Amino acid sequence: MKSQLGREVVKKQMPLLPIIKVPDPVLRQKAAPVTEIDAAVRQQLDDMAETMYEAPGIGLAANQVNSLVRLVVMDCAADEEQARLLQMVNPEIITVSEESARLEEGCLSIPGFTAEVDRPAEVTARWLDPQGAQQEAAFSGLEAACIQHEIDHLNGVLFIDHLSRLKRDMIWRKVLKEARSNGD
Ligand code: GNR
Ligand code: NI
Repeated sequence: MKSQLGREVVKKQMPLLPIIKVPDPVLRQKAAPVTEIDAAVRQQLDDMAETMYEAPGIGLAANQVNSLVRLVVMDCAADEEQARLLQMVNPEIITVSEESARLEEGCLSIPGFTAEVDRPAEVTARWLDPQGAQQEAAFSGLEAACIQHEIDHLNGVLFIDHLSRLKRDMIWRKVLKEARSNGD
């Protein structure tokens, strides 16, 4: 869109679905497997993708939008030209590498905090796509960290749980302090 002055105008949209933040207990609950991939599930995956892109984030799990079903969306592409949206139903990690990698992680549900997290460097995952077809793929680099981070969410686990107790407590204290001052 161009403004009357000829400048590009980027319409700032609100995320479609509200993103749940810590310390909301839904982030600590385990999401249930999807038993039937119907139109409502496909709509939720599309709404989650839109919410993720608008946030912006590289992944989003259903718990983060207050829904306890095993749905994940992710797109770790560096720019729009390479966009690769994955919409996953019941994703599972099937193999992990012995080698681990340390990457800086953040979470849309813990805004304002990042930390380096050690995880297996490469994983293979299996899931159902929106049409119900089984998919399997290997992930490395940021994608490997992201899919592990998202499946953790479905199990009620947050990236801070992978840190030393000292670091986790430090972040948690600040998170609770901010939540209190925001009146929630
Ligand atoms: O946007 C996100 N960035 C990110 C960076 C490194 C590892 C994982 C992530 S996922 C995160 C979005 C989010 O909170 N997903 O649950
Ligand atoms: Ni997250």
